[in-house]
Amino acid sequence: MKEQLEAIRKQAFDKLEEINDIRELDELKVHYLGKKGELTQILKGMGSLSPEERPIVGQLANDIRTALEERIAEVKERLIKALRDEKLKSETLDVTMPGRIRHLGKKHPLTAVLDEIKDIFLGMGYEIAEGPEVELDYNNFEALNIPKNHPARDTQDTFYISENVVLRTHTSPVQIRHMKSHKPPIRIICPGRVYRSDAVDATHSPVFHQVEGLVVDKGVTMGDLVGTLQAFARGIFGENTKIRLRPHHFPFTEPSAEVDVSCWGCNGSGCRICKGEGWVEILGAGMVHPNVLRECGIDPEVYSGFAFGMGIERITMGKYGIDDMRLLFENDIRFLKQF
Ligand code: 2NM
Repeated sequence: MKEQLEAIRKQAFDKLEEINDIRELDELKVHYLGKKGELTQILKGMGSLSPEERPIVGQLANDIRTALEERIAEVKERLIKALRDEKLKSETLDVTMPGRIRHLGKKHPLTAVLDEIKDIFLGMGYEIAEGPEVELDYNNFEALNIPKNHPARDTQDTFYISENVVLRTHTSPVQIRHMKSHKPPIRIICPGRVYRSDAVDATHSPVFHQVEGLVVDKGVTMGDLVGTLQAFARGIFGENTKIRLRPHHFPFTEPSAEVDVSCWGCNGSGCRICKGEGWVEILGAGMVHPNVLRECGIDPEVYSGFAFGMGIERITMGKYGIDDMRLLFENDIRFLKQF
């Protein structure tokens, strides 16, 4: 048995010197020292030895075990160090290498213009009000003094969800909701997405964005409306911008007007942007119709108000000289990068 043990010792130590990977080392450890390992098997067979031999062989077996364990640990450390050196060598950093260019995102032009509009009105003390895009026919039309047979209700323009539910065609229903739930003084703007059943082309989209404004208080006049819109136009298009009002008709305002601004491209002398007119139409506006105030529980004998509405796509296209509305929805990075 002693010879057997010595043979195992020699074999194990010889093999150890040839090992150069940790998995092989683990296998070797199991092979000799594991539960069913060679050395362990021998120790288990010691019952057949005489009482005199047993401690001697036992001692030898234990010495071999300890020596083998120590040597395995040493080899393991050497292998780990070699592995680490290898890794460090292959992963050296070139600290002089130039960095990668990170491209920063930026605001979509529609968002930039919307933010500008919000800032101007927030600066004048307005609050922002929002509401649902799926609306009651009542809020979208009826309460706005748009009778059942008005052309604006035509199914050609309106997406009907059901007989009494529509995709809002403007953000005015937000203002109806606000007037019904708040007492004057009211000063709000209502930005949001609106829907009309239009075919897509360079100037139309079935989904677009609006900002509408509403002021209701005692003694609000057309003069307040003109002054507000003048200040707004200057804020958006520059200090020299003028506005003019042309009589118009909306069911929800009386009187009503379309509002032009002096052309920012030519300052009024005529150019491509204004098609030689010197003026560009950007807004609809008017004094809130007494029927609308009354429907919302506001006494038109005590209070008056003005309202206005604008399409954000059209203003954005004008401001940046964009000639096709589809560019604003396609999100082609080559287009968006330019703003
Ligand atoms: C426009 C033009 C004129 C408008 C009216 C109202 C309300 F709810 F107060 F009656 N909201 N928005 C209005 C008036 C909107 O958009 C071209």
